[in-house]
Amino acid sequence: MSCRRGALIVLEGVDRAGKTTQCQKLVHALQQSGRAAEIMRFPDRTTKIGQLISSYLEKKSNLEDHTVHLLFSANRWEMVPLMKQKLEQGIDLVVDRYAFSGVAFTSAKPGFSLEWCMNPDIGLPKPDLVMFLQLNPNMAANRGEFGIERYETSAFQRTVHQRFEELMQDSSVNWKVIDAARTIEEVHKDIKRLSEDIISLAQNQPVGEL
Ligand code: DGP
Ligand code: NA
Ligand code: NA
Repeated sequence: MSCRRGALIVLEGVDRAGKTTQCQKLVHALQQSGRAAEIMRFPDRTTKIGQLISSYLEKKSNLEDHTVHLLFSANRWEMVPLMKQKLEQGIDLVVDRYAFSGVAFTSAKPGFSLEWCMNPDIGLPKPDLVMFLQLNPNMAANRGEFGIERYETSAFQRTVHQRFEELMQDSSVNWKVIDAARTIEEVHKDIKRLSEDIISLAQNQPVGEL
């Protein structure tokens, strides 16, 4: 018996746009409607590479900027066999950040072009849908103090937001912009509807590549 594949659904956005909450709510809603759905998040801090990244983000270690970019990408690549396996088994994957965060965050640093940043992620499984949780940086700042991790400053996040805007010009990626300034339930309703639409389309075509 052939099994219809799962959909690869990604949530992106600047820090504190509500990605993690919305990923959890989406997975729960899909499960409630009888689908096999699982959450994944990048960076996955549990692997050996993920531990290097985590220590860097917590400022317990310093890594050269190109090096850390390649580690983030390697952290995605190491999960690819598992991702493909789950999609083939018909499991929908809801992913909290992906290659787009990789490009947006590193290219927000001086001296990094979008093109250079995109290269290591070329060939990763292509999401069927990427939802960008849009929240202007001032509103994000109103959601409370930033944490103490690397990258968690208003100035850096504003640049990251600009890089995401540039990435969203790429029409080969199925971007949808979600207004994340609304209530959790309003945002969830949009995300759920867009996800259900793409799930029925995705199962008729093979997983693409970035
Ligand atoms: P999170 O665990 O979702 O809070 O993400 C950790 C931080 O790392 C967050 O500030 C975004 C950033 N980040 C996520 N992916 C990448 C990546 O591939 N490259 C870089 N440079 N930063 C990333
Ligand atoms: Na963070
Ligand atoms: Na998050």
